[in-house]
Amino acid sequence: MEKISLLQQERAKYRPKLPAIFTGEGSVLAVERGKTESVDDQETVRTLFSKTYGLPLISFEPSEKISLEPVNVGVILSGGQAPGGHNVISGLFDGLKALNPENRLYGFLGGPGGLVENKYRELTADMINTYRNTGGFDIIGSGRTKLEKEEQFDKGLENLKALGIKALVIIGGDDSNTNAGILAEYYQKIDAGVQVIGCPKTIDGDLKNEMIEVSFGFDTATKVYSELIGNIARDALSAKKYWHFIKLMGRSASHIALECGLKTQPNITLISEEVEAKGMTLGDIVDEIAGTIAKRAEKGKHFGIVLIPEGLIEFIPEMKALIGELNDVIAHRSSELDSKDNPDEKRSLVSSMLSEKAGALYVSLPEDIADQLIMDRDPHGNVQVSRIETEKLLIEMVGEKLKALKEKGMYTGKFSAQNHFFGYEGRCAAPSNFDADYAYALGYTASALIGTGKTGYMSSVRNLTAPASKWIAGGVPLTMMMNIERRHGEDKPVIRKALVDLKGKPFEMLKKHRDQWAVETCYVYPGPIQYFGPEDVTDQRSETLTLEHE
Ligand code: FBP
Repeated sequence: MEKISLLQQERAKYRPKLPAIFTGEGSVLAVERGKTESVDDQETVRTLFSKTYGLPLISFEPSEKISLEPVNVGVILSGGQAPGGHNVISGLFDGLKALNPENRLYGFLGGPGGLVENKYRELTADMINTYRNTGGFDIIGSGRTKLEKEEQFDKGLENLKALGIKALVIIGGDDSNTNAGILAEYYQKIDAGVQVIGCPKTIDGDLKNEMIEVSFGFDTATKVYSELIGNIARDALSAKKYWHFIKLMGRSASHIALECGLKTQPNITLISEEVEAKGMTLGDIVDEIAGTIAKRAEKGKHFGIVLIPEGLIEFIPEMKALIGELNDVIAHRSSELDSKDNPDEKRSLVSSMLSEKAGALYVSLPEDIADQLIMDRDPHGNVQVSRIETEKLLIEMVGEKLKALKEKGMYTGKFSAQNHFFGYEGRCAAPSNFDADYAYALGYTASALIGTGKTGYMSSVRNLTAPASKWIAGGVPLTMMMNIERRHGEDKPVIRKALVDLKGKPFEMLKKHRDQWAVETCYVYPGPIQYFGPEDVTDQRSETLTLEHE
């Protein structure tokens, strides 16, 4: 038998909490709560989604036990791992079995590609039981294949039909749920008889809106990173000799950095959205960090903590323009680039293909960073920001700046830095109680949407700062979250990404305290996630969720 840790053995016994609507003896009925509109570009989105536009919001009401015909359901995990994925699947499985014990669940392997390539496995009770409350997506694996072409939809349908599958659940971020919406529309249009339901996943926390309070995985991942940041902060305070530059995952939005900043109170928390709003250059950011280091040095403090959001580079206006030009070069002139093996030659070819301004910036960057900026894009066309070492770039540039300040007699300290990148450390952690409960409830809700015949919906569970019994389960039309954005030179309907709201309470809180946290030493040490013990510790909500609900 496979060896599992003692914690995993205990954790397997945990029964996730559910909203009260799902704990009664009977069934549930879907209640329609009025028609919806997309968040923007209503006319265009309406035209593109003639079958699924304007669907009503759904909530559930208890009803007598209803007996339903057995149904086969498929599930896909899409994109980056997030703690709680296995619980969405176990919630979906339990919900389906409660609807009819004959219901069957199939998992497509390795992400959306598994649907097209017909790679699947049936998920049985024995299998599900070994994955309850565990981290990871390994029960069926994940992938980043983009489901967007009709040939893929048709091939997928053929495979679904062969397995008798009548409903498909896609667990993913904004891009994957956009594609879920497009698939739902297509299957409705051709009368395929397959429902499509999405579930909000991503540690980045950027799939949220009025109806989706948070994506699952954010809570656990930020708790893991905050534990590590707290440990490093205590080391910094003990040794008093290093500045730690810590890059935190979150491809685009800075929710993870903001949450960890609020939890641990480091000296500097950069927020990409603020950098963009203020039109800051790389030089401005470096000046700001160097200024804080110099101020602390005056007080004899030659140590500190800087949090850097992973997506920072794309929010610095001059870098954004450069990346935009690089994207075009990579998309349209890749064969010319591929013909150069020598990195020096490649860099000089790239700079010759850029505008004067972007070319000058490109050649001014350290070589490592210049090389990282021209690495392949992901299947959605995104720069792979997790592979760009912004933390090292900043250390290098801040070091130079401090040297210059020293020469002018404006800095007398010594600067010694360590770099860190936290991302993969948190994506597959065992879900916190919150994520275990929330993810399970999302899966269970998806089964209720299937049972009530819905398609084109995202599973939604709200009122999340209240105890789980008071959570409100329902469905939000995928089209309601969409607007039109320019992608790869074309206007496309996409689910709008939630960036950090600079007028929101979480950012306001950081702003209120950051000057004090910069020069004084106010570190907080959150410690590891607790799975057992007093509920206010085990079930604590993220700072972001709590402040947003105040
Ligand atoms: P999703 O948006 O798919 O949830 O992925 C989030 C994320 O963890 C980002 O924070 C990170 O930039 C990216 O995935 C890294 O992905 P990969 O490991 O595939 O390079």
